[in-house]
Amino acid sequence: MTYQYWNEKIETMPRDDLEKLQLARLKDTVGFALRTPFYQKRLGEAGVKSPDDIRSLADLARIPFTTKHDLRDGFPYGFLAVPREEVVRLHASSGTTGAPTTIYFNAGDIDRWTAYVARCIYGTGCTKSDVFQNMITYGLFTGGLGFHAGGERVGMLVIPSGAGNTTRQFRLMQDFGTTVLHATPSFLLHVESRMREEGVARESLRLKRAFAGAEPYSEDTRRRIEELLHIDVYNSYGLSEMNGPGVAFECQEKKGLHLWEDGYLAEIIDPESCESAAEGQSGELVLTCLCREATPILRYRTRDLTAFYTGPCACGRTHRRIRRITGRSDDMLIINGVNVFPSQIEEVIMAMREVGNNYLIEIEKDGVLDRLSVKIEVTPESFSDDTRPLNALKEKIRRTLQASITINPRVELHESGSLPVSEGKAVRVRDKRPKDV
Ligand code: DLL
Repeated sequence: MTYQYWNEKIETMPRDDLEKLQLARLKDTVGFALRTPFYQKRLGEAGVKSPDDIRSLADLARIPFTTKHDLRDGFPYGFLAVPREEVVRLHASSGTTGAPTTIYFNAGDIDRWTAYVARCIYGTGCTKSDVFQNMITYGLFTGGLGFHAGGERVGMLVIPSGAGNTTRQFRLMQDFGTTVLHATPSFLLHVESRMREEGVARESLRLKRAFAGAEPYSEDTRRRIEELLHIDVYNSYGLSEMNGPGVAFECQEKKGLHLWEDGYLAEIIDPESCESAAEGQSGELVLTCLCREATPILRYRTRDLTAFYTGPCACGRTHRRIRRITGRSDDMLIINGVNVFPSQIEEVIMAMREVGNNYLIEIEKDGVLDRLSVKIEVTPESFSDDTRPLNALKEKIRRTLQASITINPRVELHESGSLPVSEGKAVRVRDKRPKDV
């Protein structure tokens, strides 16, 4: 196989040189971090008062972890390291409407992030002759604009179609001869089933490959999409706190995702003891962003579970590969690509006086997409045989929940005392989606 590199020198850099580069960039990042109220205090307590206190990569261990909780506490500007006037864009993580985790970018940050996404795209064999349909949400979510800019940087013709509306997606694919898609894996499966329903002939399309990420999926799901759509599917990993997409991506070998270690310093830890996991062992990924000035984030606990591959990759890239993400070490749910914490749902429903004491969140597959149902007990006073007020209440809960979590749940109201009560810890979430990772 012939491989194409976006930046061959960096992508195939000997490990020693790569580590020197990482150390220099870590020191720069610590310098920026020391300008933020949050890290001034946090690093100060750990005895890191200047970038020169970091003498080797081993000194990383002196830096305390940063959590999503810290980011929320620092909202809105506790993590800002540059003057506000220098900031040109912000993105916010989905699943955090109440107290968002917001990431700010200066022009250089956007430029560097774009280059990482371009590196991912180019490494799968894309060129200027490709037509790229970006079927993912634009807006505060990083997937839309991140891939949009990366695609343009590669020189592809980018169609900013956004997610949803499959009929229009098919029209665009046919009218402009789309060759590359980007979507969540569940949306790709949905596209395939709608194609069959609408009688869109595969031969009328010029599709070659797709990038699929933003939510976990199994090797079997990848194979299914590849076989059904006759395309090559590449796994794409990233998170808002580390810019968004472009953190780790599969090369044409498709044996793990190269994590771009010149931009992101990666560790894998045991989520309980927080000790570093043994080589090749599974654990929680911890990332330090080495390529952003406006919002430096050090040793961020991603909560994503994975392991490093040991040994080199046939493609010649020296950046380590992580395995497909197998789960999370917290309770965050990913529903059709949108991050939702059960606590967000609880906050909304428990604020309503008509709501009783018990509720249950259920997620199941409806065809290829995920469906969220929230079953809620109402107080005896609010329960009646007259369905009108109950329907109005149901609609009010549905609308308020949708405004908070951005996805449209199915709401069921139940009489007080009718939902199951567990004897031990309350079981509030039943995830009935098949676990095939
Ligand atoms: O999902 C960024 C992204 C956009 C990645 C487009 C890939 C493609 P967040 O909304 O902050 O950012 O969600 C990040 O999604 O911590 C993982 O739990 C999960 N996730 C992202 N990519 C994958 C993947 C974007 N390939 C959270 N496999 C992360 C499994 C993934 N989980």
